[in-house]
Amino acid sequence: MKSAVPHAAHWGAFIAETEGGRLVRARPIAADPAPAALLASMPAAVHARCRIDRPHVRRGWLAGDRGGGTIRGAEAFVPVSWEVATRLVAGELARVKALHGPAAIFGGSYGWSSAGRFHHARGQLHRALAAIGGYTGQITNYSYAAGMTLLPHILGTNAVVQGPVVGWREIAGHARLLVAFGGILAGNGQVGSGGLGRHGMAEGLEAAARAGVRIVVLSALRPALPAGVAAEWVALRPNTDTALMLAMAWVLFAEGLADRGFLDRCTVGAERLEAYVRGESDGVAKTPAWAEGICGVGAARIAALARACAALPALLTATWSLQRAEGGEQPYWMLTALAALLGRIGQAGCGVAFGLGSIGELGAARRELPVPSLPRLHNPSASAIPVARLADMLEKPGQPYDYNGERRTYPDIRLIYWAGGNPFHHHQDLNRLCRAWARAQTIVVHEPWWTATARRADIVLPATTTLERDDIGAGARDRFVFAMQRAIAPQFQARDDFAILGDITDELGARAAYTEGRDTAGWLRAMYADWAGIARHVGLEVPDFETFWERGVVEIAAPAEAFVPFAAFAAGPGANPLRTASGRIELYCETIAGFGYADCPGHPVWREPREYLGAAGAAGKLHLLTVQPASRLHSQLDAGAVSLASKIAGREPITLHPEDAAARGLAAGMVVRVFNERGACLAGLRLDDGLLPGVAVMATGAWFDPLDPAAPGSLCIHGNPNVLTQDVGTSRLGQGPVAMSCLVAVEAFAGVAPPPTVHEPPPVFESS
Ligand SMILES: Nc1nc2c(c(=O)[nH]1)N[C@H]1C(S)=C(S)[C@@H](COP(=O)(O)OP(=O)(O)OC[C@H]3O[C@@H](n4cnc5c(=O)[nH]c(N)nc54)[C@H](O)[C@@H]3O)O[C@H]1N2
Ligand SMILES: Nc1nc2c(c(=O)[nH]1)N[C@H]1C(S)=C(S)[C@@H](COP(=O)(O)OP(=O)(O)OC[C@H]3O[C@@H](n4cnc5c(=O)[nH]c(N)nc54)[C@H](O)[C@@H]3O)O[C@H]1N2
Ligand SMILES: [Mo]
Repeated sequence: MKSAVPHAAHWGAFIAETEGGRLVRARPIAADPAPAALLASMPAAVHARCRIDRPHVRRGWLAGDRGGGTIRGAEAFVPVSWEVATRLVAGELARVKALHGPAAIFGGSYGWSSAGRFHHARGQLHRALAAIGGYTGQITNYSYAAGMTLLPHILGTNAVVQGPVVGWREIAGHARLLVAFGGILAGNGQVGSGGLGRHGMAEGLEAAARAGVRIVVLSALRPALPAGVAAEWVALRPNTDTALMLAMAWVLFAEGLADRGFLDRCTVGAERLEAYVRGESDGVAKTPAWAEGICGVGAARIAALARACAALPALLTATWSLQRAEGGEQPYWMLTALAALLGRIGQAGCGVAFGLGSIGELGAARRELPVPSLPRLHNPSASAIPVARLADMLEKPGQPYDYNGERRTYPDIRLIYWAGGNPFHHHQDLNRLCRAWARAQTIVVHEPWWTATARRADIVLPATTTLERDDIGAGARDRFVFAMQRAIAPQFQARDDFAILGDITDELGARAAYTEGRDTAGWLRAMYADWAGIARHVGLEVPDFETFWERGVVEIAAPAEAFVPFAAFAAGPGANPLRTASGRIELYCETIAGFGYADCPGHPVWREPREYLGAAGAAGKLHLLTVQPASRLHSQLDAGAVSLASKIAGREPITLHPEDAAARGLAAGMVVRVFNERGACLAGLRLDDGLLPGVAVMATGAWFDPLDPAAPGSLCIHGNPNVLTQDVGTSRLGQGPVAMSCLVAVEAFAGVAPPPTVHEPPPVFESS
């Protein structure tokens, strides 16, 4: 039996072709100009040996062990029936809530889950936990926490970081210079948060290049742009962008190139920033020569770049990666300030944008319209932590911490519930997380696969993948709504998160509050109807549900008019103030200054990060960048064809400059040990001279595979770089993750490297 049905994933819309109940191909849709290579990974991933077949319970937990120091991940699991598993989970939720209150249940459950808007595991879990009385949640995200916390203070919005941002169409039409800190990343353009109907990043870049836009990329990596798109490469030491931007500002002030009219009309605090840039407030003039010593870019080149920005209609961009770093707020604030000095904020195609080139969905022309979505339920417990303070929270119950002007207290967590995320991929300093994780009494995880997180749970419930259920896909910055039609039957005993949570809430007398009396089909129709109502209200013609489902997609035409952020404000700041305290762009921010944070004062500053190439103790070390994987989505599809083909000797590749390899006696293809004081992993060596010497690159997402799972600090033999990264906040303002980079040493691995086994299921104890 063969079939072909429309479907969608974070990496794009496709036709799911099946044969004999198995997915054999994810065929790109004809309308997509640049389908993601990742589609080729789907068949092997969906049918991987590491699918979870049945509910399982950790053997020790069944015997009464409730954490309190147990390092999870080493013990065998015992298969149980769905009835038993459901009762165990419901019982634990009830017990913990009764004894410790709902805030002791950690349901933050951060993660990308799947593209489907109904079976969005995290959204479903939040509804279920809210229905039974509440939970501790998570605010902000791993992607741009520092940016989204800072920007409302200084620009009155975080749209500039999550979209809509200045679009490709307006760049080609109006900008003449694109200065891209962090670059424009083709591999990252493959994905979008709810699925993509058109992968438009390459098209957008090509159109800009054809229109004659000069592109300058500042990054430690040589830009890899589509054929025919030329870019100048400014090789910059990681984590030093703020120094370079300050020096550009110094040139603009010193040479009379700053747009004083714009600064006077549209900003506050320019004089405070200028005093700092000129060195009047701290005795250090932020000249290009000063910056050269920090970022490794020649003073003349910095000055020339500043002059070019003043001479041409320019758009300044920074990828999200820049702010996933110590003091990650600073480059975003300083880039905003630089754009204000240039005076083109509010002009078509110009000004400042964040995240353009970080992800496929930003930069596309799109009407402002919500997507079909699962309604939230109010969480009766107000408890929530900034997303990346996970291990801190587990280690420091009851202790105070700062966030964005608030003094908060960490809750005392007894039960962790995760569905749709993989903290043993996404969190920093995984060895610390292993220890912090041991403090919970009970950990419940829903997963389709035996990920590192599933292996570290007490109760593991097998979830279906999107292909095993009907759903609606849609991305917030994409123009399409997709029917995601069920293509194959649920594998083994897997169930939908919605069905699992339905039964658990039923045990606790809260099913009706959770499901609102609807089944999946009822929800899909209701979500579509709500969305169609909004769409029709703004004058769009959209089909009824049956027609949509049959066609497989609804496309909303792109708007004809240009999108120009801040246009009304720039034209009349008095009449159209920003939603900042002053109504203007805040180059000095009284609110932030009032928080009194040394790590995020009242205007952008250069502060030396603890770990970067200029740090004391950096000698002999490499600056490791842990970028997003072109071969996967985070840890998803790691067992798929594209990811497996990218491994070297079965490990995640690490890329070094040939000089750095030679200095260590290393050759391409070798297995190397990458280490620092926090941990160590193996990696397969790749060489590339398109890398700033002193910098190494490893993608995130290889499944965490410690040689001895019972011992935190044990060598990860597969190559998960989060055993190396620092688990600290960007600053007390944003408390974002400092995920992007850290200092490491690299050496040849002595001995025979054991093969990773993490793509095989863990040991199972069959009781009879
Ligand atoms: N060192 C370093 N670390 C980083 C970053 C970095 O730059 N450097 N980047 C960070 C960023 S920006 C992000 S966004 C995070 C990403 O971190 P995550 O979003 O946690 O990573 P994913 O691998 O996408 O995890 C999603 C999980 O959901 C599961 N899943 C998929 N569909 C379903 C479903 O229907 N039901 C259930 N129950 N589960 C499902 C998948 O199998 C997968 O295990 O990583 C962060 N970590
Ligand atoms: N294929 C694929 N695409 C993805 C994802 C994925 O997992 N797979 N994840 C998606 C998600 S959730 C997110 S949040 C986005 C993330 O988007 P980003 O955060 O923008 O992406 P990264 O790949 O982490 O960024 C790496 C780039 O930033 C540069 N860089 C790093 N540090 C610095 C610095 O200090 N200064 C400068 N100038 N450059 C620096 C690196 O050289 C590298 O080229 O990607 C999305 N796209
Ligand atoms: Mo992200």
